[in-house]
Amino acid sequence: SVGAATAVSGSVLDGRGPKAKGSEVDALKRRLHRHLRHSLGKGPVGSTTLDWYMALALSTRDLMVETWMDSSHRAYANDAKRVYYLSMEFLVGRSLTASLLATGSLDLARQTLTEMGLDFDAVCDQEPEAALGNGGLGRLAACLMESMATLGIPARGYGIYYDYGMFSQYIDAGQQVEMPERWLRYGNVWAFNRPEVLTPVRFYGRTEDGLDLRGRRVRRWLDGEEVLAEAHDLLVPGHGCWTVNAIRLWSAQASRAFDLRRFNQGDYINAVAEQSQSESLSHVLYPDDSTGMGKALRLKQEYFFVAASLADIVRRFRTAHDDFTKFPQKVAIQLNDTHPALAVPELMRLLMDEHGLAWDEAWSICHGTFSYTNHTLLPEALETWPVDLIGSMLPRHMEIIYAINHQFLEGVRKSAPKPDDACVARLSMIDEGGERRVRMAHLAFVGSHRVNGVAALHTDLMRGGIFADLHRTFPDRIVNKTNGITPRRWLQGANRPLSALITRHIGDRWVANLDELRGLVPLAEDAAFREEFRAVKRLNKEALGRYVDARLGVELDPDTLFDVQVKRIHEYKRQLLNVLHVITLYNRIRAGRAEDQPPRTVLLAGKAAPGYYMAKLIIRLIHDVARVINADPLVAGRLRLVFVPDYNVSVAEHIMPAADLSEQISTAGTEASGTGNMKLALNGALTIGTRDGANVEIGDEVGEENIFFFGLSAERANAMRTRGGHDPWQYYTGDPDLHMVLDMIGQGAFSPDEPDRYRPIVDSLTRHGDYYLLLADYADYVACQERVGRAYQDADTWSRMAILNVARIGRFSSDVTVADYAADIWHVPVQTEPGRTG
Ligand code: B1N
Repeated sequence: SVGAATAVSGSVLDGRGPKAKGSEVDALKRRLHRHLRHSLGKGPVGSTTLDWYMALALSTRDLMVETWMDSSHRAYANDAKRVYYLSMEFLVGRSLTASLLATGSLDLARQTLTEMGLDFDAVCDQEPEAALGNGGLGRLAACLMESMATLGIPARGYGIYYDYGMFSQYIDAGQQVEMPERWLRYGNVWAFNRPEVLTPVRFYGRTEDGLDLRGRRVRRWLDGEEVLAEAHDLLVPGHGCWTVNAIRLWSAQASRAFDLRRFNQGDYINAVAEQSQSESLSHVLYPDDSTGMGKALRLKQEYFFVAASLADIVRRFRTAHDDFTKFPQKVAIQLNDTHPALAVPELMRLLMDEHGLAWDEAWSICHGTFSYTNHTLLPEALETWPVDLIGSMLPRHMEIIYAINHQFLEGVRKSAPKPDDACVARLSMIDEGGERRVRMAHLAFVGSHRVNGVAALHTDLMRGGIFADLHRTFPDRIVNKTNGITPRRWLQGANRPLSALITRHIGDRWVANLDELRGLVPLAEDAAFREEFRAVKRLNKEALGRYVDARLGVELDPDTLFDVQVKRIHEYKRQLLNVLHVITLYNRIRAGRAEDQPPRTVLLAGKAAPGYYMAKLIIRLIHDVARVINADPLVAGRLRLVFVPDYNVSVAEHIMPAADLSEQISTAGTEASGTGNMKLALNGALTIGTRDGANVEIGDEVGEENIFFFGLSAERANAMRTRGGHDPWQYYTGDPDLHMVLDMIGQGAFSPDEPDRYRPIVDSLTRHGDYYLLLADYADYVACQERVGRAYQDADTWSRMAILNVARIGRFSSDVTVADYAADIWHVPVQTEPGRTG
């Protein structure tokens, strides 16, 4: 294929790269000018940076289209089993550099544009982010899709083509302001719209008994309203561009046929208004991460994309098969959390009501096809929907859910040992306490042949916690699939200087096989290599400094320790604990009690859900504390606190390479996995963290001596909270440092114009039980930070540790994660070596 051919002649992974041949440069120039003229209708005179971005993006897309078609034809011709990844979120970020890398043409493009007198980075910077996700869950979906393409798996993602993805975050007088982001303003080069692929999706209406064409009794779902789903295919090239897959995203279109009645009645204006109302279904991504929301429109979105996707999957299967017996052998459907859990009753409905299968047959097909990934155990994030809401919006599905539940509970009641009523009530898909609600996790669990957690600890906690009864009923169903990240975006793309250094020493095979980084282990003992490694880190810190200066007008000192916490703002992630440490350090420096500590720059970034009061107050506190500390001459040059606004994938790509210290400090047992922890370690940051999520496994890999663990274990934290024994006042009164910090916050040292501003924060810790155990972990955290500081003072020790982190982080490549899903859940082959002809 074209992409593959370019990959061979293209770059070695050097920042500056080998000089491309003049003929290649000339050819790319011609392609750029052709697109400028014929696709964009412009000449070189008067063309803008945006035009050149478009021309380059279109030229790059051209390299992928052939392979995309080859990939789907190959899968079709082989009748290969396909993997479908259903997710409400795909946080793909920008595509231009990723596509240039995949096709091996990044260096060529940079050189060509430079020769043309254009600023290559400014051109790339024109691309808006595809921010169709909130955080880790959405970004994981994007990493897994990239790895599936890299491993040659015929896969397709399914989700929603939101007009407004994640909001952009502005800071106004220290407070978060959400602004809508119209990312499709200039169109989207990376998606092919398919206005001819329209799938009707029904809502509301009623059910009745009826007869199908062959005279068999069936259940029918009638009336209600219909919305059409229009397909948009987003290209996902794998490494080397040997395979290109797609993420098919649906947008809502008003159904014309349905409104004919209204139009005929002459109510034109209102009919059009109603049209745009049904199209609003796909307008906006819900900006909540790991929190509940329970809005009817959200449920509507969930069913909308599930119904369109399953219709598409069944349609494709039917082009090659007359009956459904082979469905589970040809189709694997992964449910990314419970958001697409309605896929279970929807497939049952299609098989029974539309295709005439009997219950048992349909159920065994469902079961063989679906698998479900759980991403959180936080009670407030576990989806439940009122029975009444589902019953009116999706009457047929509610019937099917009842039937599934009935069959399931009948089976359970007959099994030995006979469960008591309390156990049956806990197992039921219907929560009967109060307003009756459907437990989506139970539905997804029972409808799947495999259920997975996203890190070893999280999977253990699933087995012992909320899924304990289900686990006892189906002891082989829960498996672990530790999350991973794609090394293409998070090292090869984001950190060109480190990529180049690594490749110069151990070759470039790590890009496709991240375990090759083990080759760096001996280099940790090589003083010259450590020197080079430090130079690279410094270069990246300077680059981040320029970026932050340009955006915020704040200067960063690359000679300080860059201490980084970047992730959604959530109480369980404990950004507040970080702030408590910053203030402690501030007080100690002022008191001359931190003489052994290096100068630090503490960087925080992340968005708060718009309705999350505490999270927003924490953002405000960070700004108030920053204002005071950064203006205090007594700590000048020793401590700075900086909040980087509008954290997103592109901002992450700037921050990860520049970090020295990675803060992963959630209360043990609350962060299912984390993936920023992996990105930062891969870029040579050391972790300070709790034994939570994937931190535990990162520690196992890099070695206890190369990571800074502190705090309560998940087991002890849980015991403390449920069985008591946590007395916040005792910590407050017993620790002078802590006492001082909390008094300062609570009495307005950082908000003199409004001394009570942060009372709610202090009260949540001292009076309202300190749910996330910040005070219990404070002293150990501060002590651990002191050890971090002292270790950093010894540059050689520090770089030795950092290099070993990079060298031993290979198993957190999403290639490894996907290979494991493929072998254990999807039962599809993977191709680890290219050598394919396309
Ligand atoms: O999923 C990530 C994990 O690495 C994180 O630890 C985990 O917090 C995150 C409802 C969620 N869990 N649950 C969500 C997102 C949106 C929403 O509407 C829940 N996100 C996670 C990847 O496994």
